Amino acid sequence: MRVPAKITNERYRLNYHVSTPSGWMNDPNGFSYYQGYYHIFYQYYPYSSKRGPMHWGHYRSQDLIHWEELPIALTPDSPEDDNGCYSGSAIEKDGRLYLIYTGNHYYDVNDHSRFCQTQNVAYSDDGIHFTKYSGNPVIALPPADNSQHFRDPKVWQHGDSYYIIVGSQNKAGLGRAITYKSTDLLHWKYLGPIAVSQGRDNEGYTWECPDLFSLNGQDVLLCSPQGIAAKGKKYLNLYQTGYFIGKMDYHQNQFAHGAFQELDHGHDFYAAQTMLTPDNRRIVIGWLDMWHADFPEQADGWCGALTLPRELTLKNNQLYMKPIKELKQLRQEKVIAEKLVTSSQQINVSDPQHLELFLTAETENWSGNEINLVLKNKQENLVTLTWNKGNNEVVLTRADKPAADSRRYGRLRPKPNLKIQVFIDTSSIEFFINDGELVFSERYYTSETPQILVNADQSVKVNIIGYTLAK
Ligand code: DQQ
Repeated sequence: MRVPAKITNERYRLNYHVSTPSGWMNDPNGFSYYQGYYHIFYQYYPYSSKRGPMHWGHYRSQDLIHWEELPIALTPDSPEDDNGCYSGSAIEKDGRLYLIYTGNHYYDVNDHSRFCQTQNVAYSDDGIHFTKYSGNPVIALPPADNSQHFRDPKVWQHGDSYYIIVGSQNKAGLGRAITYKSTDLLHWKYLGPIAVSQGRDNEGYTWECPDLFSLNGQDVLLCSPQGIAAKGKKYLNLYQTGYFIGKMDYHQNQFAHGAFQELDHGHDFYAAQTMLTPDNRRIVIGWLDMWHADFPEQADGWCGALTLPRELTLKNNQLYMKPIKELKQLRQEKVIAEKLVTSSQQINVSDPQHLELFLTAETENWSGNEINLVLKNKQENLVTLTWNKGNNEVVLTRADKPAADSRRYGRLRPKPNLKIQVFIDTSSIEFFINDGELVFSERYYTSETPQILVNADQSVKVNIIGYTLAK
């Protein structure tokens, strides 16, 4: 019998994020609410800290904060998914929780360039034990004009019908999102593409993990395109996760939309998925890593975590992401609460690695240029967030990346004050700036207790409040 990977060192383990119990984790899957619990599944390879044939790992929670590990929900043991139960989603119908996922099959296991991807169903009546549907695959072939890239179904209900949106690449090598319709979640009618990439470099060659939802009176297509070329300070990750804002026409099966926008500006964010809470909040969660990162924790028998759950809102023609309100439950000691004038100020806290921090800098009549928030160890500034007053640009710098890849950028709308909310959790740091207008998700790795500094090129009034956070 194969044994799960063993954690050999706890130094980078996160305290209050969803992370793999051991072994490998990537995309969040099946984010849903069923029988009084939130459920989150994830791409999981239990037997090594390196990626392998994907299982669906599983946690549930009553508050989106404290998660209980449950048995593996899906194992790649059927002919259509023997090389991986790839990403997908979940929905309740008539008291039953359905998972809809992609089966991945390599024609030759030694050649990963040729594969067959199908859509499959599993279900559960207790939210714990899952049975694969005996009629799988429920969609055995991609449409005739599709390439072999055909994965990541996201399911939702609209009127009396169920829909899935599937990530795909057409035969012309362009990314797109295609939809299917069903009344029973088992028999699916192909509707067609709702949106197609306008050029490989511009909008990508495969759209992974699409998600379509309504928010604040508009519709949003979230997806993770592969292949968008870097343009100046944009699209600097290997692959992007972003969105189009528009209007879904269910009669024409068309999504009229604006330009692609990145959702998170950090190095470590991908394959995000949303769900609607019982009180109607649209919550998003992403993989808090990125393909081709260095993954230092692999040396310790594990790899991968998910971002904090974030509430989405749509205004000013963009998405805002704010940490969910439930996170307040984690607050313990209030560590700082004073107004201070600083040019370089260390923030003294007992546990800087498990911390929520709010900084409000009074910048309206300030004559300086730059404010930095720095996470550092003795040797170097591990992560630096720099706000530039002149152009309202925010620059994120990581010391552990090669120079050409160390920076990420975003631009803020003018506001009287600069507000930064930060969550630190052992080896992750997430910045929410000006109430979620710009977000940077990052990992960092140090074996020392780091320090946090605020500095500016001229004295500035900064109000700082921090909380140590419980496990
Ligand atoms: N990861 C999954 C795929 C998806 C990709 C495989 C995105 O289903 O397209 O682990 O990270």
